[in-house]
Amino acid sequence: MSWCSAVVFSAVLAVSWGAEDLSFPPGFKFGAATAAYQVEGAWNASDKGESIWDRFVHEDPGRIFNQNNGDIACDSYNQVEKDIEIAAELGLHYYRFSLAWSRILPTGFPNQISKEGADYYNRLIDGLLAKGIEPFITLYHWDLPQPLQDLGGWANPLIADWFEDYARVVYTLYGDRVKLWVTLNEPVVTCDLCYIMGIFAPGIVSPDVGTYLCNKHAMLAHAKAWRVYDEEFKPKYHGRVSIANHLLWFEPLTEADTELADLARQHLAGRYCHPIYSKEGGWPASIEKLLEKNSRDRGYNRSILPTFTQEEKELVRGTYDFFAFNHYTSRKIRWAKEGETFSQWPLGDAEELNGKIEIPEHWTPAAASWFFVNPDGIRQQLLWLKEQYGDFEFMITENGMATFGGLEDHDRINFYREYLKQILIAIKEDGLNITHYTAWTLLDNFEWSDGYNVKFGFYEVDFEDPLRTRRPRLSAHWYKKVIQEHSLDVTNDEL
Ligand code: PNW
Repeated sequence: MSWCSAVVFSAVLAVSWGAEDLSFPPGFKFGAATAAYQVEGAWNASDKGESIWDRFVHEDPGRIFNQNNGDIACDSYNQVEKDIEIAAELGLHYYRFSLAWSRILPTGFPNQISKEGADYYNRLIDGLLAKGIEPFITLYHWDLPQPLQDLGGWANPLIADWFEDYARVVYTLYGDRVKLWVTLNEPVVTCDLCYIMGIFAPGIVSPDVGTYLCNKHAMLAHAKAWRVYDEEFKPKYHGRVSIANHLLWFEPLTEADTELADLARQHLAGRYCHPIYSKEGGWPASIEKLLEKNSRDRGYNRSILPTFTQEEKELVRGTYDFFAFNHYTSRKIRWAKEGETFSQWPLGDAEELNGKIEIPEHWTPAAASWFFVNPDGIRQQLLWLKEQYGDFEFMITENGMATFGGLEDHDRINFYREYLKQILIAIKEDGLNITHYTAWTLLDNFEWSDGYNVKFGFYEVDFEDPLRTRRPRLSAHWYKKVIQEHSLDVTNDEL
């Protein structure tokens, strides 16, 4: 949003629900998130098994900016107290972190449980609880045990059982103290981005087959892990489980592109949400139809989008206790013209749909190549979800801003303020039930292909310093104030 329209918009806001009312509803919770491979380091400590990210960065260091890797990262494995300390300093209500599957199960299977690996997360959970911070666990944030990859990884239907077994171990270890869970982080990245672009582990390119096999198996794996909790643990622990999908908001470039924009939403969000949250379950009908046709056109005998049996549809449908999603940025989409070439989905064009991406000039670019600032996108995304699937308790499980560093991060503060304002409008004007907001991220960390070059943290980390010293940015002070005041109305001289 341009500065000018932001002013106009704030004025409209002021008229409709009171100039001073930038406060969040009572009980609204603020958190921050990280992921195991991005912060922990200690990639081979004690009996930890190798993950696909360990293999990916070691096999060909050139895959990552400046040959960076996550071998040490923020050294959170050895400095867990420091992370708890900064989470407490911010006053977080909860901290969302992920478990490294191969730290707990070195072989990937439950035949061997690592005591040291399991204890690391006990220290983290207990340390957070001691400071009054609720632990919120992600079971899987992209670091599959390598032995499971060797057996086909997400392309093997048995992954659903392997994931169920892992989930049961984890609920048994931590379920007494952890009440908020998501199974998979952004399966659209695990499946679409990995198999189409090959720029993330495991680096296998199989855009037609791998992508959609993985999509189906991710849905089944999530469902099985959700059901294990629901049946075996919920009765005694009363926690809640969902999935953290990544949602890019698509807008039509012109009116003629309206139908295409909806197709794009179904392609990115729908393939990962419809099987779980819709009343009827299964794939979005428009995508099923399109992929059936595309498959025939490309000479396949069956659709590259594997069908769900009725039993599988029922297994997946309804496997949520709340609606979680990660959101960062938006896209405009238009029909491709004859002969135009395509960049790759999901960061670039939507070739499968014959769609080209365009970015309006007033969406300011952020430090990552895929990132443009459009605060209104998060509200539109929420409204679309409600319209598609109905009313839910929504939790934003990631939102944050990429920069190239610096402690005076006014741009990050502006980003958070504008996106949070849209969330307030969605709550107060649109009547949506949004209960949790998770900032990405607590501290600078290993930003996948961008290595340590792109920063998202409230705390700056000095990656040259063996101690990985953490320093609060201006945005850390700002977020702390927002949490304290439970309001966006926090301007003061310090900031
Ligand atoms: C998320 N996109 O990834 C991940 O959950 C984090 O691990 C990551 O560090 C963070 O966002 C920032 O990048 C994304 O296609 C994956 O727009 C894909 C996209 C955005 C974020």
